[in-house]
Amino acid sequence: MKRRYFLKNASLKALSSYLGIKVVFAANASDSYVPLIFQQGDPYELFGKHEEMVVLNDKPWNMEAQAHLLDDSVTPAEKMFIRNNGLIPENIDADSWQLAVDGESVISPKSYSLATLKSRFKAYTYQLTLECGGNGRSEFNPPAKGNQWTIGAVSCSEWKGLRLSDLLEDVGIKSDAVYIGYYGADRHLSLQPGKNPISRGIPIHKALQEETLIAYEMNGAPIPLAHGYPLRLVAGGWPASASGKWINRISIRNKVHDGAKMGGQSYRVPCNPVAPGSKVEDKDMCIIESMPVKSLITFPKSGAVLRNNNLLNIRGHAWAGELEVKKMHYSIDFGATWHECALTPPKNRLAWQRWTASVELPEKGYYEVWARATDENGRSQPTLVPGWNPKGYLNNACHRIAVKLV
Ligand SMILES: Nc1nc2c(c(=O)[nH]1)N[C@H]1C(S)=C(S)[C@@H](COP(=O)(O)O)O[C@H]1N2
Ligand SMILES: [Mo]
Repeated sequence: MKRRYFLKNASLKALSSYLGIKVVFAANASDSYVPLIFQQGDPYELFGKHEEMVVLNDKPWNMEAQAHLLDDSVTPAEKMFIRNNGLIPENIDADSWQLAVDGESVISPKSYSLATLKSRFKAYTYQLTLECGGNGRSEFNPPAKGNQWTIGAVSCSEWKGLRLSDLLEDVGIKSDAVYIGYYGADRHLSLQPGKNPISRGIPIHKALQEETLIAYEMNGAPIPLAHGYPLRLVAGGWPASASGKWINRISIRNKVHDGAKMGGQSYRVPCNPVAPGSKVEDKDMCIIESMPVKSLITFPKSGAVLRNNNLLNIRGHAWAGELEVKKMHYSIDFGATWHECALTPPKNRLAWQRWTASVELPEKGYYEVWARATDENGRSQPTLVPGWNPKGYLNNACHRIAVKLV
Protein backbone atom coordinates (compact mmCIF):
# COMPACT_ATOMS: atom_id res chain seq x y z
CA MET A 1 0.00 0.00 0.00
CA LYS A 2 1.49 3.26 -1.15
CA ARG A 3 -0.56 5.17 1.41
CA ARG A 4 2.11 4.81 4.08
CA TYR A 5 4.74 6.27 1.84
CA PHE A 6 2.67 9.36 1.32
CA LEU A 7 1.86 9.76 4.98
CA LYS A 8 5.54 10.03 5.70
CA ASN A 9 7.09 11.57 2.66
CA ALA A 10 4.93 13.38 0.19
CA SER A 11 3.82 16.92 0.16
CA LEU A 12 0.20 17.59 -0.51
CA LYS A 13 0.99 19.16 -3.85
CA ALA A 14 2.69 15.98 -5.01
CA LEU A 15 -0.53 14.07 -4.41
CA SER A 16 -2.20 15.55 -7.46
CA SER A 17 -0.10 13.45 -9.75
CA TYR A 18 -0.62 10.29 -7.69
CA LEU A 19 -4.39 10.71 -7.55
CA GLY A 20 -4.51 11.53 -11.24
CA ILE A 21 -6.71 14.48 -10.46
CA LYS A 22 -5.89 18.02 -9.43
CA VAL A 23 -6.20 18.79 -5.73
CA VAL A 24 -7.96 22.11 -6.12
CA PHE A 25 -6.86 24.61 -3.46
CA ALA A 26 -3.91 22.40 -2.49
CA ALA A 27 -1.97 25.60 -1.84
CA ASN A 28 -4.31 26.42 1.06
CA ALA A 29 -3.51 23.32 3.09
CA SER A 30 -0.35 22.90 5.12
CA ASP A 31 2.26 20.51 3.80
CA SER A 32 1.75 18.17 6.73
CA TYR A 33 -1.98 17.82 6.15
CA VAL A 34 -3.02 14.28 5.16
CA PRO A 35 -6.04 14.38 2.85
CA LEU A 36 -9.02 12.27 3.94
CA ILE A 37 -8.66 10.01 0.97
CA PHE A 38 -5.38 8.79 2.47
CA GLN A 39 -6.55 8.79 6.08
CA GLN A 40 -9.43 6.40 5.39
CA GLY A 41 -8.49 4.91 2.09
CA ASP A 42 -10.86 4.85 -0.83
CA PRO A 43 -12.76 1.56 -0.56
CA TYR A 44 -13.17 1.28 -4.31
CA GLU A 45 -9.43 1.50 -4.74
CA LEU A 46 -8.52 -0.43 -1.58
CA PHE A 47 -10.68 -3.40 -2.55
CA GLY A 48 -10.72 -3.00 -6.32
CA LYS A 49 -14.49 -2.58 -6.42
CA HIS A 50 -16.72 -1.55 -9.30
CA GLU A 51 -17.72 2.12 -9.16
CA GLU A 52 -21.43 1.28 -8.82
CA MET A 53 -20.95 -0.78 -5.66
CA VAL A 54 -22.60 0.87 -2.66
CA VAL A 55 -20.81 1.50 0.64
CA LEU A 56 -23.07 0.80 3.65
CA ASN A 57 -20.54 1.21 6.43
CA ASP A 58 -16.86 2.10 6.77
CA LYS A 59 -16.15 0.81 10.30
CA PRO A 60 -16.17 -2.01 9.49
CA TRP A 61 -16.23 -1.93 5.72
CA ASN A 62 -19.47 -3.19 4.21
CA MET A 63 -20.35 -2.82 0.54
CA GLU A 64 -23.12 -4.23 -1.59
CA ALA A 65 -23.79 -4.76 -5.27
CA GLN A 66 -26.87 -3.65 -7.20
CA ALA A 67 -29.00 -6.18 -9.07
CA HIS A 68 -27.71 -5.23 -12.52
CA LEU A 69 -24.10 -5.66 -11.34
CA LEU A 70 -24.83 -9.31 -10.61
CA ASP A 71 -25.48 -10.22 -14.23
CA ASP A 72 -22.25 -12.19 -14.75
CA SER A 73 -22.70 -15.97 -14.50
CA VAL A 74 -19.65 -16.08 -12.23
CA THR A 75 -19.43 -13.04 -9.95
CA PRO A 76 -16.12 -11.21 -10.50
CA ALA A 77 -14.31 -9.90 -7.41
CA GLU A 78 -15.09 -6.28 -8.26
CA LYS A 79 -18.84 -6.91 -7.98
CA MET A 80 -18.79 -9.08 -4.89
CA PHE A 81 -20.35 -7.66 -1.72
CA ILE A 82 -18.12 -7.21 1.32
CA ARG A 83 -19.40 -7.99 4.79
CA ASN A 84 -16.96 -7.48 7.63
CA ASN A 85 -17.69 -7.71 11.34
CA GLY A 86 -14.27 -6.43 12.38
CA LEU A 87 -11.04 -5.06 10.96
CA ILE A 88 -9.44 -6.72 7.96
CA PRO A 89 -6.08 -8.25 8.93
CA GLU A 90 -3.02 -6.33 7.78
CA ASN A 91 0.39 -7.51 6.67
CA ILE A 92 -0.63 -11.07 5.92
CA ASP A 93 2.29 -13.36 5.21
CA ALA A 94 0.95 -16.33 3.27
CA ASP A 95 4.29 -18.16 3.56
CA SER A 96 4.04 -18.39 7.32
CA TRP A 97 0.24 -18.79 7.49
CA GLN A 98 -0.91 -21.78 9.56
CA LEU A 99 -4.27 -23.46 9.88
CA ALA A 100 -4.63 -25.21 13.24
CA VAL A 101 -7.20 -27.95 13.71
CA ASP A 102 -8.17 -28.60 17.32
CA GLY A 103 -11.22 -28.98 19.57
CA GLU A 104 -12.76 -31.49 21.99
CA SER A 105 -13.61 -33.91 19.20
CA VAL A 106 -10.38 -34.00 17.21
CA ILE A 107 -8.32 -37.19 17.41
CA SER A 108 -4.93 -35.75 16.36
CA PRO A 109 -4.71 -31.95 16.55
CA LYS A 110 -2.50 -30.65 13.74
CA SER A 111 -1.35 -27.44 12.15
CA TYR A 112 -0.88 -27.03 8.41
CA SER A 113 0.98 -24.50 6.31
CA LEU A 114 -0.67 -23.16 3.18
CA ALA A 115 1.85 -25.07 1.07
CA THR A 116 0.94 -28.33 2.81
CA LEU A 117 -2.77 -27.74 2.35
CA LYS A 118 -2.16 -27.20 -1.35
CA SER A 119 0.20 -30.11 -1.92
CA ARG A 120 -1.13 -32.81 0.42
CA PHE A 121 -4.83 -32.55 -0.43
CA LYS A 122 -6.65 -32.86 -3.73
CA ALA A 123 -8.04 -29.56 -5.04
CA TYR A 124 -11.68 -29.11 -6.07
CA THR A 125 -13.39 -26.18 -7.74
CA TYR A 126 -17.06 -25.27 -7.25
CA GLN A 127 -19.15 -22.25 -8.01
CA LEU A 128 -20.84 -21.42 -4.70
CA THR A 129 -23.62 -19.03 -3.77
CA LEU A 130 -22.85 -16.89 -0.73
CA GLU A 131 -25.67 -14.72 0.54
CA CYS A 132 -25.54 -12.72 3.75
CA GLY A 133 -28.30 -13.78 6.14
CA GLY A 134 -29.23 -10.09 6.41
CA ASN A 135 -29.59 -9.50 2.67
CA GLY A 136 -32.88 -7.64 2.17
CA ARG A 137 -32.93 -6.34 5.76
CA SER A 138 -33.74 -2.78 4.67
CA GLU A 139 -37.31 -3.78 3.81
CA PHE A 140 -38.39 -4.98 7.25
CA ASN A 141 -40.85 -2.95 9.24
CA PRO A 142 -40.38 -2.14 12.07
CA PRO A 143 -36.78 -1.77 10.90
CA ALA A 144 -34.06 -4.08 12.15
CA LYS A 145 -30.67 -2.77 13.25
CA GLY A 146 -27.62 -3.67 11.25
CA ASN A 147 -26.39 -3.04 7.73
CA GLN A 148 -29.34 -1.98 5.63
CA TRP A 149 -28.71 -4.41 2.79
CA THR A 150 -31.10 -4.04 -0.12
CA ILE A 151 -30.61 -6.97 -2.49
CA GLY A 152 -26.91 -6.90 -3.26
CA ALA A 153 -25.38 -9.05 -0.50
CA VAL A 154 -25.10 -12.16 -2.64
CA SER A 155 -22.39 -13.54 -4.90
CA CYS A 156 -21.65 -16.71 -6.81
CA SER A 157 -17.94 -16.98 -7.53
CA GLU A 158 -15.79 -19.97 -8.26
CA TRP A 159 -13.85 -21.27 -5.27
CA LYS A 160 -10.92 -23.65 -5.36
CA GLY A 161 -9.43 -25.47 -2.43
CA LEU A 162 -9.41 -28.70 -0.49
CA ARG A 163 -12.46 -30.38 0.89
CA LEU A 164 -13.00 -29.74 4.58
CA SER A 165 -13.99 -33.43 4.78
CA ASP A 166 -10.48 -34.44 3.61
CA LEU A 167 -8.93 -32.27 6.30
CA LEU A 168 -11.23 -33.73 8.95
CA GLU A 169 -10.29 -37.21 7.80
CA ASP A 170 -6.59 -36.33 8.14
CA VAL A 171 -6.93 -35.26 11.77
CA GLY A 172 -9.64 -37.78 12.60
CA ILE A 173 -12.89 -36.86 14.32
CA LYS A 174 -14.29 -38.52 17.42
CA SER A 175 -17.75 -40.03 17.33
CA ASP A 176 -19.13 -37.27 19.59
CA ALA A 177 -18.31 -34.48 17.08
CA VAL A 178 -21.35 -32.35 16.23
CA TYR A 179 -20.02 -29.03 14.89
CA ILE A 180 -16.96 -27.28 13.54
CA GLY A 181 -16.17 -23.66 14.39
CA TYR A 182 -13.85 -21.30 12.52
CA TYR A 183 -11.52 -18.59 13.81
CA GLY A 184 -10.16 -15.83 11.59
CA ALA A 185 -7.32 -13.34 11.79
CA ASP A 186 -9.51 -10.23 11.68
CA ARG A 187 -9.59 -8.04 14.77
CA HIS A 188 -12.51 -6.93 16.91
CA LEU A 189 -13.37 -3.24 16.43
CA SER A 190 -12.50 -2.67 20.09
CA LEU A 191 -8.97 -3.95 19.35
CA GLN A 192 -9.21 -6.01 22.55
CA PRO A 193 -6.70 -8.82 22.17
CA GLY A 194 -8.22 -12.29 21.96
CA LYS A 195 -11.69 -10.94 21.22
CA ASN A 196 -13.06 -12.27 17.91
CA PRO A 197 -15.36 -10.20 15.74
CA ILE A 198 -17.03 -13.39 14.60
CA SER A 199 -16.41 -17.12 15.02
CA ARG A 200 -19.20 -19.19 13.57
CA GLY A 201 -19.44 -22.68 12.19
CA ILE A 202 -21.49 -25.48 10.71
CA PRO A 203 -22.77 -28.88 11.85
CA ILE A 204 -20.66 -31.91 10.94
CA HIS A 205 -23.05 -33.06 8.18
CA LYS A 206 -22.54 -29.73 6.37
CA ALA A 207 -18.79 -29.83 7.05
CA LEU A 208 -18.59 -33.24 5.38
CA GLN A 209 -20.39 -32.20 2.18
CA GLU A 210 -18.32 -32.47 -1.00
CA GLU A 211 -18.75 -28.79 -1.81
CA THR A 212 -17.63 -27.47 1.59
CA LEU A 213 -14.16 -26.12 0.91
CA ILE A 214 -11.15 -24.68 2.63
CA ALA A 215 -10.47 -22.36 -0.28
CA TYR A 216 -7.26 -20.63 -1.32
CA GLU A 217 -8.37 -19.37 -4.74
CA MET A 218 -11.33 -17.43 -6.05
CA ASN A 219 -12.07 -17.11 -9.77
CA GLY A 220 -8.66 -18.56 -10.65
CA ALA A 221 -6.60 -16.15 -8.51
CA PRO A 222 -5.57 -15.92 -4.87
CA ILE A 223 -8.60 -14.87 -2.78
CA PRO A 224 -8.82 -11.04 -2.65
CA LEU A 225 -7.88 -9.60 0.75
CA ALA A 226 -11.41 -8.40 1.57
CA HIS A 227 -12.80 -11.86 0.87
CA GLY A 228 -10.52 -13.87 3.11
CA TYR A 229 -6.96 -14.06 1.75
CA PRO A 230 -5.16 -16.37 2.08
CA LEU A 231 -7.60 -19.02 3.35
CA ARG A 232 -11.35 -19.19 3.65
CA LEU A 233 -14.02 -21.65 4.63
CA VAL A 234 -16.73 -21.74 1.98
CA ALA A 235 -20.06 -23.36 2.87
CA GLY A 236 -22.32 -22.49 -0.07
CA GLY A 237 -26.09 -22.20 0.32
CA TRP A 238 -25.90 -21.29 4.02
CA PRO A 239 -25.81 -17.77 5.41
CA ALA A 240 -22.43 -16.48 4.28
CA SER A 241 -21.54 -15.79 7.93
CA ALA A 242 -20.80 -19.54 8.11
CA SER A 243 -18.01 -19.05 5.55
CA GLY A 244 -15.14 -17.78 7.69
CA LYS A 245 -12.57 -15.47 6.08
CA TRP A 246 -8.84 -15.30 6.91
CA ILE A 247 -9.16 -18.59 8.81
CA ASN A 248 -6.27 -19.75 10.97
CA ARG A 249 -8.07 -22.28 13.15
CA ILE A 250 -10.86 -24.84 12.89
CA SER A 251 -12.20 -26.40 16.07
CA ILE A 252 -14.02 -29.70 16.01
CA ARG A 253 -16.63 -29.36 18.71
CA ASN A 254 -18.63 -31.85 20.78
CA LYS A 255 -21.42 -29.27 21.06
CA VAL A 256 -22.88 -26.54 18.88
CA HIS A 257 -19.99 -24.10 18.37
CA ASP A 258 -20.22 -21.25 20.88
CA GLY A 259 -17.95 -18.65 19.22
CA ALA A 260 -18.79 -14.99 18.69
CA LYS A 261 -22.13 -14.46 16.91
CA MET A 262 -23.26 -18.06 17.27
CA GLY A 263 -25.51 -17.39 20.27
CA GLY A 264 -28.06 -14.79 21.35
CA GLN A 265 -29.93 -13.25 18.44
CA SER A 266 -27.11 -13.31 15.88
CA TYR A 267 -27.82 -15.17 12.67
CA ARG A 268 -30.90 -16.64 14.33
CA VAL A 269 -34.61 -16.28 13.64
CA PRO A 270 -37.61 -17.04 15.85
CA CYS A 271 -38.18 -20.80 15.79
CA ASN A 272 -41.89 -20.00 15.32
CA PRO A 273 -43.33 -16.96 13.52
CA VAL A 274 -43.83 -13.82 15.62
CA ALA A 275 -45.78 -10.57 15.18
CA PRO A 276 -43.72 -7.70 13.74
CA GLY A 277 -41.94 -5.78 16.49
CA SER A 278 -42.05 -8.63 19.03
CA LYS A 279 -39.24 -9.22 21.50
CA VAL A 280 -38.11 -12.80 21.25
CA GLU A 281 -36.13 -14.54 23.97
CA ASP A 282 -32.81 -16.08 23.00
CA LYS A 283 -34.08 -19.55 23.83
CA ASP A 284 -36.81 -19.16 21.21
CA MET A 285 -34.36 -18.26 18.43
CA CYS A 286 -33.04 -20.93 16.02
CA ILE A 287 -29.80 -20.90 14.03
CA ILE A 288 -30.27 -20.16 10.32
CA GLU A 289 -29.12 -23.08 8.18
CA SER A 290 -29.95 -23.43 4.46
CA MET A 291 -30.98 -20.10 2.89
CA PRO A 292 -34.46 -19.77 1.33
CA VAL A 293 -35.34 -19.72 -2.39
CA LYS A 294 -34.62 -16.37 -4.03
CA SER A 295 -33.93 -14.70 -7.38
CA LEU A 296 -32.78 -11.48 -8.98
CA ILE A 297 -33.55 -9.75 -12.24
CA THR A 298 -30.05 -8.77 -13.34
CA PHE A 299 -31.05 -7.42 -16.77
CA PRO A 300 -32.31 -4.90 -17.59
CA LYS A 301 -31.49 -2.42 -14.87
CA SER A 302 -34.57 -1.08 -13.11
CA GLY A 303 -35.73 2.09 -14.87
CA ALA A 304 -35.02 0.79 -18.38
CA VAL A 305 -36.83 2.56 -21.21
CA LEU A 306 -37.79 0.73 -24.39
CA ARG A 307 -38.45 2.85 -27.43
CA ASN A 308 -40.85 1.53 -30.08
CA ASN A 309 -39.87 -2.05 -29.29
CA ASN A 310 -42.31 -4.01 -27.21
CA LEU A 311 -40.13 -7.11 -26.88
CA LEU A 312 -38.37 -7.04 -23.54
CA ASN A 313 -35.64 -9.59 -22.84
CA ILE A 314 -35.13 -10.23 -19.16
CA ARG A 315 -32.69 -12.45 -17.29
CA GLY A 316 -31.28 -13.11 -13.88
CA HIS A 317 -30.18 -15.72 -11.36
CA ALA A 318 -32.06 -17.91 -8.92
CA TRP A 319 -30.86 -19.99 -5.96
CA ALA A 320 -32.36 -21.94 -3.10
CA GLY A 321 -29.79 -22.68 -0.40
CA GLU A 322 -29.21 -26.44 -0.30
CA LEU A 323 -31.96 -27.04 -2.82
CA GLU A 324 -32.21 -26.67 -6.56
CA VAL A 325 -34.50 -24.11 -8.16
CA LYS A 326 -37.07 -26.03 -10.20
CA LYS A 327 -39.26 -23.29 -11.70
CA MET A 328 -38.93 -19.62 -12.49
CA HIS A 329 -41.78 -17.26 -13.31
CA TYR A 330 -42.25 -13.59 -14.11
CA SER A 331 -45.27 -11.32 -13.88
CA ILE A 332 -45.89 -7.94 -15.55
CA ASP A 333 -49.34 -7.38 -14.02
CA PHE A 334 -48.47 -6.96 -10.32
CA GLY A 335 -48.66 -10.67 -9.66
CA ALA A 336 -52.10 -11.39 -11.19
CA THR A 337 -50.68 -13.83 -13.77
CA TRP A 338 -47.33 -15.57 -13.94
CA HIS A 339 -45.42 -16.89 -16.94
CA GLU A 340 -42.69 -19.46 -17.00
CA CYS A 341 -39.06 -18.51 -17.71
CA ALA A 342 -36.34 -20.71 -19.18
CA LEU A 343 -34.12 -22.00 -16.37
CA THR A 344 -30.72 -23.69 -16.64
CA PRO A 345 -29.38 -26.25 -14.18
CA PRO A 346 -26.64 -25.08 -11.77
CA LYS A 347 -23.01 -25.59 -12.77
CA ASN A 348 -22.75 -27.70 -9.63
CA ARG A 349 -24.80 -28.14 -6.49
CA LEU A 350 -25.05 -24.88 -4.47
CA ALA A 351 -24.41 -22.63 -7.50
CA TRP A 352 -27.05 -20.19 -8.65
CA GLN A 353 -28.98 -20.81 -11.87
CA ARG A 354 -29.45 -18.59 -14.90
CA TRP A 355 -32.98 -17.80 -16.04
CA THR A 356 -34.20 -15.88 -19.10
CA ALA A 357 -37.48 -14.81 -20.67
CA SER A 358 -38.80 -12.73 -23.56
CA VAL A 359 -41.71 -10.55 -22.58
CA GLU A 360 -44.13 -8.95 -25.01
CA LEU A 361 -45.41 -5.70 -23.55
CA PRO A 362 -49.03 -5.18 -24.72
CA GLU A 363 -48.98 -1.39 -25.05
CA LYS A 364 -46.99 1.75 -24.26
CA GLY A 365 -46.73 2.62 -20.61
CA TYR A 366 -45.18 1.83 -17.25
CA TYR A 367 -44.62 -1.76 -16.17
CA GLU A 368 -43.14 -3.63 -13.28
CA VAL A 369 -41.50 -6.95 -13.85
CA TRP A 370 -41.63 -9.26 -10.86
CA ALA A 371 -39.62 -12.48 -10.70
CA ARG A 372 -40.41 -15.53 -8.58
CA ALA A 373 -38.40 -18.71 -8.09
CA THR A 374 -39.71 -22.04 -6.79
CA ASP A 375 -37.48 -24.65 -5.19
CA GLU A 376 -37.55 -28.42 -5.59
CA ASN A 377 -39.85 -28.75 -2.58
CA GLY A 378 -42.43 -26.51 -4.28
CA ARG A 379 -41.75 -23.48 -2.08
CA SER A 380 -41.91 -20.13 -3.89
CA GLN A 381 -40.69 -16.67 -3.02
CA PRO A 382 -43.34 -14.50 -1.35
CA THR A 383 -44.37 -11.36 -3.23
CA LEU A 384 -44.33 -9.38 0.02
CA VAL A 385 -41.65 -9.23 2.71
CA PRO A 386 -41.88 -12.52 4.64
CA GLY A 387 -41.82 -13.30 8.36
CA TRP A 388 -40.60 -10.33 10.40
CA ASN A 389 -37.78 -11.24 12.77
CA PRO A 390 -35.85 -9.12 15.27
CA LYS A 391 -32.58 -8.95 13.31
CA GLY A 392 -34.06 -8.73 9.83
CA TYR A 393 -32.79 -11.95 8.27
CA LEU A 394 -34.05 -14.06 5.36
CA ASN A 395 -36.01 -11.55 3.31
CA ASN A 396 -36.54 -13.51 0.09
CA ALA A 397 -39.39 -11.42 -1.33
CA CYS A 398 -39.69 -11.25 -5.13
CA HIS A 399 -37.36 -8.82 -6.84
CA ARG A 400 -39.08 -6.17 -8.96
CA ILE A 401 -37.89 -3.76 -11.62
CA ALA A 402 -39.57 -0.82 -13.34
CA VAL A 403 -39.67 -0.64 -17.15
CA LYS A 404 -41.21 1.91 -19.51
CA LEU A 405 -42.29 1.39 -23.11
CA VAL A 406 -42.51 4.73 -24.89
N1 LIG B 1 -13.31 -13.85 9.69
C1 LIG B 1 -14.49 -13.39 9.25
N2 LIG B 1 -15.22 -14.15 8.43
C2 LIG B 1 -16.41 -13.70 7.96
C3 LIG B 1 -16.90 -12.43 8.34
C4 LIG B 1 -16.09 -11.63 9.18
O1 LIG B 1 -16.44 -10.49 9.55
N3 LIG B 1 -14.89 -12.14 9.62
N4 LIG B 1 -18.13 -12.02 7.89
C5 LIG B 1 -19.07 -13.10 7.55
C6 LIG B 1 -20.31 -12.63 6.96
S1 LIG B 1 -21.50 -12.08 8.03
C7 LIG B 1 -20.53 -12.70 5.61
S2 LIG B 1 -22.03 -12.28 4.96
C8 LIG B 1 -19.47 -13.16 4.70
C9 LIG B 1 -19.19 -12.10 3.65
O2 LIG B 1 -18.26 -12.55 2.73
P1 LIG B 1 -17.62 -11.56 1.67
O3 LIG B 1 -17.21 -10.31 2.37
O4 LIG B 1 -16.49 -12.30 1.06
O5 LIG B 1 -18.69 -11.28 0.64
O6 LIG B 1 -18.26 -13.47 5.35
C10 LIG B 1 -18.40 -14.09 6.60
N5 LIG B 1 -17.11 -14.48 7.11
MO1 LIG C 1 -23.50 -11.89 6.79
